[in-house]
Amino acid sequence: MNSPWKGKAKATNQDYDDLRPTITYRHLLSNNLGVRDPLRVVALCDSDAFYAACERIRLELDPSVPIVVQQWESLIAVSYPAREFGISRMDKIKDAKKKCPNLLAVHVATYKEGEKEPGYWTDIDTRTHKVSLDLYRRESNKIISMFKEALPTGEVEKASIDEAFIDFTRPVREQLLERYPYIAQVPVDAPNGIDSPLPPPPPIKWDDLGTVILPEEIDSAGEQSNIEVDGDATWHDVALSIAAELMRKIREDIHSKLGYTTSAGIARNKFLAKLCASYKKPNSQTILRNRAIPDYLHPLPFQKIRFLGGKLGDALAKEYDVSTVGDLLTVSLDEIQSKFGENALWVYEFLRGIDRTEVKEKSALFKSMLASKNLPKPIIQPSDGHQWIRILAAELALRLNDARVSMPTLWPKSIVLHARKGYETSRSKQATFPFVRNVTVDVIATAADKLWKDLTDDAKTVNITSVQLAFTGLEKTEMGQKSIEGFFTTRDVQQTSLKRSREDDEPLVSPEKTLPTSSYVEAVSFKCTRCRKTIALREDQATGGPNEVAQRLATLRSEHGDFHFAQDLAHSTDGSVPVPRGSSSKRKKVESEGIAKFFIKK
Ligand code: TTP
Ligand code: CA
Ligand code: CA
Repeated sequence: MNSPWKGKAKATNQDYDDLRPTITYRHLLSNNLGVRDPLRVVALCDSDAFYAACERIRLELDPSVPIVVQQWESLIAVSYPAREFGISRMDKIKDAKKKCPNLLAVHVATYKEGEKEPGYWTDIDTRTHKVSLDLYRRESNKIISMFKEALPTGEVEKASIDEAFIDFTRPVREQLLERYPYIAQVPVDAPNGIDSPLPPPPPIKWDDLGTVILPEEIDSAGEQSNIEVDGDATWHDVALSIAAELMRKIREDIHSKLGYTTSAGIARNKFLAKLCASYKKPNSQTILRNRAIPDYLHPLPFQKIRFLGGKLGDALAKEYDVSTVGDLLTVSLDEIQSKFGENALWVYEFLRGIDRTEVKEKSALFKSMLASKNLPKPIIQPSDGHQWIRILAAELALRLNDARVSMPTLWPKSIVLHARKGYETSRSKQATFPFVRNVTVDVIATAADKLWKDLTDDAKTVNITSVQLAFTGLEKTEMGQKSIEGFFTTRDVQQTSLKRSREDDEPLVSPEKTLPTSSYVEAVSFKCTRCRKTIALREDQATGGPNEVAQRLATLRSEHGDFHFAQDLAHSTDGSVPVPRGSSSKRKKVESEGIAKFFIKK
């Protein structure tokens, strides 16, 4: 085998022996090799100057406008045109304006008392307003949806507000089999049957696919070397090039439909994809071929790698008195594990470009939703809490309603109010969240005001320095899909209330068909999860066409829900629940031996 790292430090030679694995028909035709798939391809796609781009698009400005986003006095996003003036996130807004007099500085949207929606106000003040990231969250979701739509068989994992990992392994495999049908079947004369290696791969045209990172010796040979690179290509390179083609297309679509430019890294795993995504920015993509991995990793200062920064990086640097990835390759696995604990295996592997973590969509369902504000000026009069409660309620209302667009039955079990008094630990009160059709700011604020009253306990003065309002126990409600959907969305009643839920293990009943008796009986009553009663239409209401009956049932459901809501408001349903003294400041210090403590979290 022609080793591209021949002549480099000996210790590295065998470390990379998985870079050119023999790929057999079995590998190609197996669909579930997971992270061990030798044809695995992963990408990380990150939006360029994301918040700045969101604001530019909202304002319908030309992409060449130098724009920054500020939060109070700090810059949190700097567009690429603004970067050309030497402006960075570190700058103070004043200095940025000195560098570029035409700079457009947009303050991030804020919630303000009395306003249902966040907005761009002229009187922004941290003492009265609260930052809203809702625009960015929504735009982010649009981008993620485009990835998912474009790649129904790919896995998409949102990694932060402006980036996602995409597992291209399946979509690429589909393309491989379609484009090269001659590898889709084991040839009859294959010496080892399904375990025979695939024939040599076709030539690859890397043009227009992005920046291809090359091994040093080829890179230094200059442009013409591309031919040589292709001559040495593997099926994994073919896989990378197909992923790059798909990625480029999706990035173009995101740009033309939504206006965002993005930068992507494409490699054999998450760690490497993330690492090379920022190789060239903005609006570009970078492909890291397996054979280029050693040369790419060796000179990197390991403390620049996300997981190896911070205290762990410091400890490694100190322990071995070195700074680059290449320097650390002489440290054996035993050695690294004896000093840093068993878990240090991942450090050993990362240094060698190995990362076995899966790309996995995290559940879109977060169990809780929290809005919080650190108060620049403490609340002294209990009555002054109301304005903050309304602001936090507005944020929760918007976020819950946003989430319910895709999950109409999403419902919080409880609402919790935390308040921190001076340097004391925070106190909290919680209550069952009322069951009501429209979650408005008023509904939330009314429930939260009650909690506030309990929390402040009729004190004359308080000294509250931070407030948090949260929904907890968020779940897709399970009171029978059809009933709940009928309750929440009267418009869709025809379909939802007559359909059997999929969990029922029975065929779906479409509204056009005559309903069998059992379904019909179901469709004239529902069981309330609050009071456990079966609520049924009167006999005279239960006659007529199925659609009419469904409409009446939906009305009954919403009336019943409103009844509970009214009851909840009338009776104080709260129970005071001590909150685990959670916040990190009070967490007990865990003593651990030496530098092994850095792995406790991992
Ligand atoms: P980044 O992806 O780190 O940066 P960016 O998108 O602004 O620029 P780049 O083109 O270099 O990727 O962060 C995404 C968004 O997260 C950013 O637009 C604003 C926000 N953010 C903060 O609010 N505070 C921070 O300290 C950082 C790093 C980001
Ligand atoms: Ca970004
Ligand atoms: Ca990012």
